[in-house]
Amino acid sequence: MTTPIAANPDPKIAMGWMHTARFLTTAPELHHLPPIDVPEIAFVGRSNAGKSTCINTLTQQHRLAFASKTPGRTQSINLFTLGKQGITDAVLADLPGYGYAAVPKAAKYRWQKVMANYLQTRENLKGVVLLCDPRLGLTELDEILLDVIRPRVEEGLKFLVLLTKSDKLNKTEAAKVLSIVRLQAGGGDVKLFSALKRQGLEDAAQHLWNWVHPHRPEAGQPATAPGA
Ligand SMILES: Nc1nc2c(ncn2[C@@H]2O[C@H](COP(=O)(O)OP(=O)(O)O)[C@@H](O)[C@H]2O)c(=O)[nH]1
Ligand SMILES: [Mg+2]
Repeated sequence: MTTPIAANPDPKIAMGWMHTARFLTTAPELHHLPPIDVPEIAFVGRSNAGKSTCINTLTQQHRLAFASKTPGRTQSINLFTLGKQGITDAVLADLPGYGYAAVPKAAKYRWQKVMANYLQTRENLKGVVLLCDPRLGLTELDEILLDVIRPRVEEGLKFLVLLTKSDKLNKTEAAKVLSIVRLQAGGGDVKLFSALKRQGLEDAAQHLWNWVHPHRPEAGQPATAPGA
């Protein structure tokens, strides 16, 4: 129901596009972010959800986003450009993970504010990828984030939940968590993803490619399936 009609039937194109990712800049505060006029895709999620690993796997670059065994480390917004032949046509934003217990409360609130502010005001924000460890499901902080972006989703902001580390689930568990999170996400797209098994990799890449390169409909045809 919610899957857009594939604008690009060849996943190799989307994977090749993801592979063009290059570090652009790091912004410790929101006002350090440069204004950018191409679509931006933000990766958000709890600390340890598998965000850095997901970005590295999608871009096929092992150290692009810093994957750490120490959660709560990344405190800045990191931007990466995407685009073939050196022509940037999108930007990935790696946002700080949230919900790590050992982070002092004041710092936690500061970051929640920065993140909410980013999600509400970043003008070129085209889509949000929420990474979620399916063994935890969507937590309270994830739900707060969904509430923050809801008004923009209603205005066309794209939104995808990736249930990471899906290699840790058996088929029954995977089906169950998919249906629960789909309900919680209010009809948004939810997909399984495993960096380890490379499950859902091409699908996720293609999904993001389609956000930035929307299908040009034939005359009289809708651009996306109903409800997309
Ligand atoms: N089994 C498994 N472990 C993963 C996967 N992705 C990430 N991890 C592990 O989860 C932990 C947190 O990953 P990381 O990418 O640093 O999470 P982040 O804090 O959200 O950036 C690390 O120990 C990763 O090795 C996956 O697909 N499968
Ligand atoms: Mg990380």
